[in-house]
Amino acid sequence: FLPDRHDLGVVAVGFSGGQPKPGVDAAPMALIEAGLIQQLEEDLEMKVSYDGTVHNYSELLPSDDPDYRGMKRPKFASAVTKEVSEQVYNHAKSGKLVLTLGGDHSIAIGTVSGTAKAIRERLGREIAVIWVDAHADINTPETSDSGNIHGMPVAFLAGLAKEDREDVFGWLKDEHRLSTKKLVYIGLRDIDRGEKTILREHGIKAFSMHDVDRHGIGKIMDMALGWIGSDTPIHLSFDIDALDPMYAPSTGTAVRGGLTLREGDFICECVAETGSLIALDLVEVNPSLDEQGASDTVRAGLSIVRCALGDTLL
Ligand code: B3U
Ligand code: MN
Ligand code: MN
Repeated sequence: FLPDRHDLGVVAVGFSGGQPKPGVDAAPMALIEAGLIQQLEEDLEMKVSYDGTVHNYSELLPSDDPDYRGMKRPKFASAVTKEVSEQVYNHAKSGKLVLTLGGDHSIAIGTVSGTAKAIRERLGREIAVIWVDAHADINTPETSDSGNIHGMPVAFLAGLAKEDREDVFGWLKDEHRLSTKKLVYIGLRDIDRGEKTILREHGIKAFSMHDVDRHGIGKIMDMALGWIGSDTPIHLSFDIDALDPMYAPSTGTAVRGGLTLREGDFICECVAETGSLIALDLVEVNPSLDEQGASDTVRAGLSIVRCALGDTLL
């Protein structure tokens, strides 16, 4: 019932409006120019459906976009993620595994809502999400200090943040949403006070870098996948800043003390082994930051994608 991993839909989202630093919109092209699509077709023998466009959604740019509930550029982020949701939904509904290249992590409001709806309709199942990140991205507009929407996607997806205004994420309905019980974090190390309260109050499963240090990544993956349960469709949302800046320096909010490249790849390999992956996001690669490290960061991103899509060492 799960997608044939050889049938892949790719969505390239050149969106940076969920945070203040330009350049993260250039990541899809950098990844593609580094050979991503070609490697998937040739080395992994995938059939790739890609429209050949890095979308910038400029046609959706509102004429004015004032702060609302403290959120910065809320109407543009809402319009873009609504469109991304439909793009991802269309691939997932037709039984494809979906790879989305960001863009900042606000785009996951689109990707996860798209797969959640498609898998509900196609399989009558709820998806699980593995969110690999230095950050929890679970601020509500009210708990956020920054107002940056890339720090809020999980709150909107899980229904912890709600809004009636259609042009400010009011388009998100129950069919798009994710249960807090089906969410697992790995790699956390920079969580706001309000986010800690939310994680605790909702009993959300979270493996911080402390837990990775204590148990080792092998045990962490056993526990994470055990929590989700076998035969559950998995959406993996991978923020490159989960990796230590030693391996992925070119990202908007680098935090030291992160995952090694092998730990990141291992997470992806374990998810691939389940055979239950339905979608992968790779976000927050920003080639214009730490330009010396940009090629390393892009290569780390390529490696993450290949491992999640089933590349093996032997
Ligand atoms: N929690 C902070 C910082 C942050 C979240 N995501 C990233 N940075 N990349 C916030 O702005 O909500
Ligand atoms: Mn993130
Ligand atoms: Mn992050």
